[in-house]
Amino acid sequence: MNQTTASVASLTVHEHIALIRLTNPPVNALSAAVRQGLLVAIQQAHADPRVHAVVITGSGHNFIAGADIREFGLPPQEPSLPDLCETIEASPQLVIAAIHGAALGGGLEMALSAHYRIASENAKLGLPEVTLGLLPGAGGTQRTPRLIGAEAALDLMLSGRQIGTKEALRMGLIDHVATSDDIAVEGIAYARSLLGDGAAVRRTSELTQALSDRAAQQAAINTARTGAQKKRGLLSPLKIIDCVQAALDLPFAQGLAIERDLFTQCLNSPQRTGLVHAFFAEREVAKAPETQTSQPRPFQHVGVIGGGTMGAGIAVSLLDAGLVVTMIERDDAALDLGRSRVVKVYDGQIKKGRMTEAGQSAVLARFHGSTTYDALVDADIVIEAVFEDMNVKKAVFAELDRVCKKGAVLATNTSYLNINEIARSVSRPGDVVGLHFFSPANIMKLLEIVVPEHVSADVVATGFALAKRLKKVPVRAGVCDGFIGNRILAVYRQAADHMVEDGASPYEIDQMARDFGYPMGPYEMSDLAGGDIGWATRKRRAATRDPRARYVHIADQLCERGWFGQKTGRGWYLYPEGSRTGQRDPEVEALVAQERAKAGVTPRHFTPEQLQRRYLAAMVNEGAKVVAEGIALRPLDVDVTLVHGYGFPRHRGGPMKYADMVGLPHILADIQTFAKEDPLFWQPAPLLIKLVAEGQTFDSLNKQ
Ligand code: T1G
Repeated sequence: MNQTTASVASLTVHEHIALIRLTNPPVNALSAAVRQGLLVAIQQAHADPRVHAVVITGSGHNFIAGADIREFGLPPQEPSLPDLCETIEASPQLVIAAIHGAALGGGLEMALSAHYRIASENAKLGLPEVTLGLLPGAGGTQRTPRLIGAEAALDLMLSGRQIGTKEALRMGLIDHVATSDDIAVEGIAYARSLLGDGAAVRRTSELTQALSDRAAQQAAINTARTGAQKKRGLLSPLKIIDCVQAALDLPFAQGLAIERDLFTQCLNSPQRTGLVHAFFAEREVAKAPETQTSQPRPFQHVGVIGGGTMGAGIAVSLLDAGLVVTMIERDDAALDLGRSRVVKVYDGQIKKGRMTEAGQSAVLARFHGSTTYDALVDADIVIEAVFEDMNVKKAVFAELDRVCKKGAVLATNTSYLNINEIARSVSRPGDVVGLHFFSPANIMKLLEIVVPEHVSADVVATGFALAKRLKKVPVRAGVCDGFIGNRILAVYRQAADHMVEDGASPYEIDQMARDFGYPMGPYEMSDLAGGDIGWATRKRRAATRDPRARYVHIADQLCERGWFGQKTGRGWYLYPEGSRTGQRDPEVEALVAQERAKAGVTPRHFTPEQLQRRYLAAMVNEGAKVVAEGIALRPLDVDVTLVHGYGFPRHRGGPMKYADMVGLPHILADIQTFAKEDPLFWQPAPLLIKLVAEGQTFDSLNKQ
């Protein structure tokens, strides 16, 4: 659509007040066209002798959600946002920002360059640039501290969190709260009252009060710097702190110059590329084909079969979303245990002051339990979360097929079993879908929506609608052993085990993963989740494992000894007196040496870089196979899965994005080198070979 300056920034004059309304749906992002339109409107208002005050607002549901993220990395276009903010602040006429909905990033910076700010009750204000690997680059790092002090400013800029109107007023970020939803009318009325009171132009860049207690401001900056240094190699948080230090030490113009320089450094960093990719990928995964062609079925009452760790976590997630939940268990004792797990979560929130007793009662009023399936006759969706055994699952689905109403969605939370087989076992296979939650289900954002061969499109669409309602990040996955995430995990975990048997220490591999940006390495993760889970998977797969495939017995040896991890006090690490921080275990190192000898392996040294290249190559290679088989729709679906379900560092975008940034030819060359040692394990994915041959990237497939 050809955006004219007038269409994106309309100007109307109401007696002595000019109203500029920005229109760039859906969130009034400050694209080049919007900036040009706004500049023209401001200049027109400045030139109009009738105008004594200018009100800037946004149309639709939001004020301004920031710079247009899609423009990052493109050649800059005039006017720049910092210059536009300068023009607004320098205005001889009063300028008022009238905020409703989102005022984020460059949108809030624009409002801070105005002389006064009014906001409606539903306003959400914030400086989330850090979540994109950036910093507020339109004067935000210099104006915000001058308005609200270094501590509050750093909190907003380092957390990226959104705050509501009340907190914004308390902080001094806004001056006035609108009483009605018509923010334009409220803005004009507020401007009129300011003019009536003879209010003067008030330039945020000239404010000094909030930074006057230098010692306190410096203390806040020092505290923030200590905290930021712990953030696993993230660039922009430290740059934000440098900017605020400049705001404290230097005149505005000099601080602005430093902000500009550090913003450019962040803009050019691969972390920005990774985080912006993650931002858009999280939104793209929600647009599965079925959501474009079908309407979800309505739902309010959800049944949960099983009150174990997963069942209870799923129930809490549903209750948190305001749904009615009925939990089914085999007997009263098991049901009481399931209920106690649910109640325990809310007791914890009360203890942390995040919920009142009344709040807990209101939520639990929507929680019901039963030992008979008949309690589910009017359930809209049922999620089965029982023991991972095909016969047990089929027995549950037979009951659901008997009692559930026509049109009920029958979902399984299995993490690997063949959902096609489960669907074929009931009379309504079109209503069966996989909803694979991750533990703890009320915390983990990822939800794999697994699509069996005969499912109806509206059932898949219902899965995505449920994910949105639960504030989960949904990824559409095809049916195979382990779907997207667990399938890829099994392969890069194998690569790690191979390296351990070949000479690397499990502790070196964990350190490599942490240095790469993971919260923990694969062996720490195994100890947290319990080594017995992986053991059960390996045993289950033994029957179908290729006899020629290399098999490392070290993990099995630990499990044979009952060393499952934190829950048994030792695993790959030792956990004395129940501590959650593992210590290296010399007995594990001895056992590893024994297994190497048994396997006839002469150990060799791996550098951290060599460990990282094999670990990531295995991940990317399997990711490419998953995409080629259609188990994942696009490479970005693999990225979102690994970032939200497996701790892949978000600032690297995900394994497929990371591979694009490293260069697919390098990844392929590594795999072909490793294949000389083990051609069966390191079979290069045909898709990877094809993309390299065509000089293409995984990203080229995301755009299709
Ligand atoms: N630029 C471009 N597109 C954007 C956008 C933006 N800033 N914000 C949202 N969109 C698109 C999004 O991709 C989606 O597109 C649609 O709008 C609806 O979004 C100089 C450098 C505002 C809270 O980080 O947090 O300013 O998928 O699905 O759930 O200092 O969007 O429909 O095609 O998320 O209602 C800082 C980012 C930018 C805010 C609305 N701003 N946006 O949430 O809808 S950097 C941000 C959000 C900056 C300056 C710096 C959310 C939202 P599509 P949605 P929502």
